[in-house]
Amino acid sequence: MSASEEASTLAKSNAAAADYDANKLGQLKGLEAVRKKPGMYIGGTDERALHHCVSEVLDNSVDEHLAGHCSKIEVAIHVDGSISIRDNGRGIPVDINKDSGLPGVELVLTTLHSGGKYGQGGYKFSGGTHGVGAKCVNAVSEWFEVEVSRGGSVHHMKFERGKTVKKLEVIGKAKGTGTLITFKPDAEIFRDTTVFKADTIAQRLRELAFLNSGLEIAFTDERPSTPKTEVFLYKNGVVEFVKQINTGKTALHPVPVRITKELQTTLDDKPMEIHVELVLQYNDTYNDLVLCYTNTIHNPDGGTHLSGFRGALTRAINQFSKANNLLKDKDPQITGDDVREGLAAVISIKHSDPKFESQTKVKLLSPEVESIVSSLAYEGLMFYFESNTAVAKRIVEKALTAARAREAARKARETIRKGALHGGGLPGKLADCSEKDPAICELYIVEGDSAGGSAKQGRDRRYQAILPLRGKLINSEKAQLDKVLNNEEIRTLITAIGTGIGTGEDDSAFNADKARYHRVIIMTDADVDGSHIRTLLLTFLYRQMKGIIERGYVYIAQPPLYKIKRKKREQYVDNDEQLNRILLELGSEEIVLARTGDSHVFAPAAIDQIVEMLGALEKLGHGITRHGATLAEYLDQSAKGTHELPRYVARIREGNKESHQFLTDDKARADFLKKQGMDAELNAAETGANTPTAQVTRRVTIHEIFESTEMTKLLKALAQAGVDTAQFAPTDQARYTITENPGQKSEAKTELFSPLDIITQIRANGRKGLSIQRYKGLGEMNPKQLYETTMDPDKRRLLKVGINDAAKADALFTLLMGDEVPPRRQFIEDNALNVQYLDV
Ligand code: 0RA
Repeated sequence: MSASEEASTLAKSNAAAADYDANKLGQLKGLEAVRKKPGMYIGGTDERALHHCVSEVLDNSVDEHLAGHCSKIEVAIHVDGSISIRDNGRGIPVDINKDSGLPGVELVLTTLHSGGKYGQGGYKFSGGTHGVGAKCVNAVSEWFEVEVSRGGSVHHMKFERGKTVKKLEVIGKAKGTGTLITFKPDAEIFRDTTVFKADTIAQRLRELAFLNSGLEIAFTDERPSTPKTEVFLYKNGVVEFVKQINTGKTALHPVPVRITKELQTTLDDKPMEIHVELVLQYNDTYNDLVLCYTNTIHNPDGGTHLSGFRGALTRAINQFSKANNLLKDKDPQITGDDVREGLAAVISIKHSDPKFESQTKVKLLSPEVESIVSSLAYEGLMFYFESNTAVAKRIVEKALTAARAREAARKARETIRKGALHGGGLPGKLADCSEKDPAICELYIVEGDSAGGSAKQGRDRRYQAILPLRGKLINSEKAQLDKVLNNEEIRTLITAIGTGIGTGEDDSAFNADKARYHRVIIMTDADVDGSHIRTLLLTFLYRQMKGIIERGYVYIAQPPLYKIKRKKREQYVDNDEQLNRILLELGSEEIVLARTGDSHVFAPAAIDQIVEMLGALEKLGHGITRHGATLAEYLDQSAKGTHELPRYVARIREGNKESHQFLTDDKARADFLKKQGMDAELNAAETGANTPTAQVTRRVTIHEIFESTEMTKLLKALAQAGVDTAQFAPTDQARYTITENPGQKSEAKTELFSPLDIITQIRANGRKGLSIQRYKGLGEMNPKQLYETTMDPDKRRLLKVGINDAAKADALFTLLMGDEVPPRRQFIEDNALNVQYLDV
């Protein structure tokens, strides 16, 4: 049971005791509890918890799908950092609940113990978080809006930090049914970050689409200047999932094996329903990936479904090879490890009452599942092998090769270990450090001998060791282990790190406790070759020394991207964002910013503040410009005094002509729609789907401007700082002046006609007399520079390499290492510097 479930069960029984009377004070206190102890309800306040919020809301929509009421989900990240989840399910009930006097939707979203009628929604299978999820998200959101289409009307209400600020209200007519939830995570709660990662979300959405065949999930990230939409829809769900895992690899059999069963039983007199779907396909690599899910929740630590399957696979392959005389006398025994080489599989079970080891559901415990999956898998596999003997023989042959290679690798490992024990052990290329305590020691793996030489000279030799790697590393996905281990660079690396590799009981097997350094830092050039070498290294570490990645011992060094020079001053710059900041800083040094009207001169601190706020406005403005309006035009719609900005923009397209109209609020939106004779539901997403017929020449779409709240705050702050926010469109008369080099011979005055010109002018000023050099290789720096920029613990920025999802890492490594060259090249070029893909 998860923490949130426990809380909800507890809350439910308390509620029963209190005669089920939901008093409002109690409700508020309920959501206060979530804000006070976010760890208990949403699993923390870090980036993971932030994304968990999206899953919580999403799970409700998926439950609607599992119950047969929802075919489409749309997710969008907006420019202001808020996110929406829309589904075409039944819609959250809006009728008044008798006990509390509240509409169902308000009850569902504000009271922790709203069980009873609305708690489970009558779902047979559920992620298990149902009934608690959305209200917790509400509690930790700066604002949270819900729009329910149900019974012919669109209903709307709004909350702030869990408190109702706009009561339920009908805002228009609805065609179908559905729920739209939009929320902005509260920075008071999520102190690390409130920025959603598109990759993380897209990954989960793709996974959900695979696990729910036929469910269409669309995802749009509106933050980039050209927004990206992806649609996930898989008719053959899990089968396509397995095929995707094998993309870029060569399959041993073209069609994945699929085994399914749905059964109803009783356990301890309780009726219970269990569905099993198992899909597998062998490929020609030497690694395996088996993903397990219960009610669409990933169980990274497996559990009874996994162990049932594993046992069955080993038994079936051994049984088939014995029955067909495929084993020779000198062949080693085929083990579980051997039959898994090259295996890609997904086990998805649906269970009406699953039991997990912990609150995080990483491992399934339900004991009845093991024998159900085991006998189902064994029978299914035997049937498949007998009807596809050619494929079965290939699989047995592969397992046998694995068994033989396992023997060879054990011997090779043993030699490496002996080599390390005798004859001094450490490789000649390694410049080791003098300290011996692994906790303070660092190993720099450096691309190329020349950068290696600089690193050796520049390092702090007490605790920094240097290992230069020459040329390309052997690709450890494409070669079998015994070959990898005979590679010179790899042996050097293994000996230097000291942990050993691979699995096994013997002394040479991997043991993270033996790591000689608790920081293994990969330092490569910031170019395509460098990123290739980095990936090869990570592939090897991921495959053979996973434990040091799991312990957080592996890092990536980040050499600077730019060197900028102005007069005699030189500076290294890490990334584009920093460069932009520096341009603004330099550009606002020694300038005088004045208002023309009253000759007010802004203090330097005020200039900094103004520049920052204008920068934020510019960034949020991307969303507006996409809808055909300019930022200035939009800002000029702000209400006097409150600075409130329009919440919607209507785009009207008639033939080739395009115009737009801002709509202040829900009322303005409803009025506008009435005038157009349209349904309130006919908004951007839906008109996109129902492409108008040829004779319709007029097209109206309405877009919500979620960033309006954030922009209003900025306008208020700007006004307070003394900027005239009444007009952003350029005026005839100059309103500000910027004087550069005041009082000097080179004094220059520029007139500005809009507040937005202030930041443009300062940025241009920052570029003056500045040389910006894009920095290419490590070799371009001398030892001192290399140490100062990239190795000095006080100044360097290391990226820690982590693995939070085997599928993601595996897919990436396959993409990079697989047979298909074109996607790999493209990927490396796209991501030459974007190592975040590695979940770094
Ligand atoms: C409670 C009861 C019913 C549906 C839902 C909740 C529901 C919640 C969410 C959250 C996001 N999308 C959702 N869709 C539905 C059942 C309603 C009925 O019986 O008609």
